[in-house]
Amino acid sequence: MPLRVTTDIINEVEKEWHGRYRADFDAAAERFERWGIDVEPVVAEVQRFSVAAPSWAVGTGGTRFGRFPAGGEPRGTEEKLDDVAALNAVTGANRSVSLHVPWDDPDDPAALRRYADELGLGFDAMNSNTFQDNAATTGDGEISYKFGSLAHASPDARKRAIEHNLACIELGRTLGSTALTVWLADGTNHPGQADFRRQFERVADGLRDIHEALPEGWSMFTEHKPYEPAFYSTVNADWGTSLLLAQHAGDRAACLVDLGHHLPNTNIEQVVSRLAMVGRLGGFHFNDSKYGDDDLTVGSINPYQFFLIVVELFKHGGGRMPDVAYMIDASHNLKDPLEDMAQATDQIQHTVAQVALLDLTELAGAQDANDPAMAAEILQRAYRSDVRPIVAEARRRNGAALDPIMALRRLGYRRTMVDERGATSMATGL
Ligand code: RM4
Ligand code: MN
Ligand code: MN
Repeated sequence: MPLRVTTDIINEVEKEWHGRYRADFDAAAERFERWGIDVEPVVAEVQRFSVAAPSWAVGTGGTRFGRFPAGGEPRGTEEKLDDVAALNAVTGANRSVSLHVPWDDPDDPAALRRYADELGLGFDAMNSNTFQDNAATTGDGEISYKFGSLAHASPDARKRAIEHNLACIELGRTLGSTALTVWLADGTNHPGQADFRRQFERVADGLRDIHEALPEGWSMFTEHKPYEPAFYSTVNADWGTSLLLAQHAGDRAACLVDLGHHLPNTNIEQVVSRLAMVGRLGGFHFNDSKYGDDDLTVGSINPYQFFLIVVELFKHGGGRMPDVAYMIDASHNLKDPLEDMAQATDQIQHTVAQVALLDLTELAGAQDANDPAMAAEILQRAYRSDVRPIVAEARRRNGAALDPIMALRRLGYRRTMVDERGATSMATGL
């Protein structure tokens, strides 16, 4: 029987901290009040926020140098949902899961949906996988994604890739998802290997075909990435290309920004502003990076950049987090995967609270008065605020944990999973 983490269990393990947290929150509310700020809308905004957990991130990620299982990793999609349910129980903010097909390919999708329902989880965007060969592409031994999928020179390979995306949509429809994310590995490793323009045109046409098959109410996301696994060029290399592809595909296509998919020092907050401006900001994959697509915990390397990105989001949402798709896309090689995702969620919750404290009208005033020092003051006032009691209170009101990591440790989640699933089980994923 999987361990179901409930509010009662959380209250039990956090019993001794309740009084201290209460006192901290009351003091914080009073302190902000003195400065004319009501914390209640900030608490409410944190309570409202939710970010999807990717099914592949409940297991450890590998590098090309090895993979070290965390112990007790999920052995199938249902167990992945069990883990996300535990995560959601402590954060109160991971109410959906994003599947990656065929890493997850349920035999009975309707039953999986019922199972998720029981756990209080929904299905976020479906992720298609045309970067690794799978049974469908190698069935006859002739079609492979080795030289690309939607950009492939062979019409048969392109057709297979489109069919795979359509199958993901079909599966998603049964699960209750309403979006498809298309991240492609297509590109080249060697100068001259393929023609930039012909590759682009094939991908653009393929995406249009997929877009045509979108059910009512669905969206499609194009996700750019400058390199890896293609090392000389990728077809969807940057936000500009992603925008061109989305525009070519159709009205319901929008761009997804994976924070790690930018070359070092890219001004990601400006990218977000541009995409929002033209109505093509589809969603986010949260992570952080030092060098490349490092898939590190969001906010762990560049917290101020992350704050500035969320500022752009609030502008787009009219003073709150806009209704776009949010997902964590990280790879945990060393940390316990659930702890890492709890930390990522906690970081986002803190940043949402800080930005909710920001006075956007005052900021616009300083900008129009050509007063960069005052603009910096306004930003820093929010960024330097200690919002920990506000976030803890929002989680408590959602029936979640004051301190998600400590709660997971105290209730012994990983230990119980190791007993149940074994020390060497490995979840499907990268
Ligand atoms: C890619 C990209 C995609 C993710 C795969 C696993 O780098 O971030 O979003 O699905 O990795
Ligand atoms: Mn991603
Ligand atoms: Mn990535």
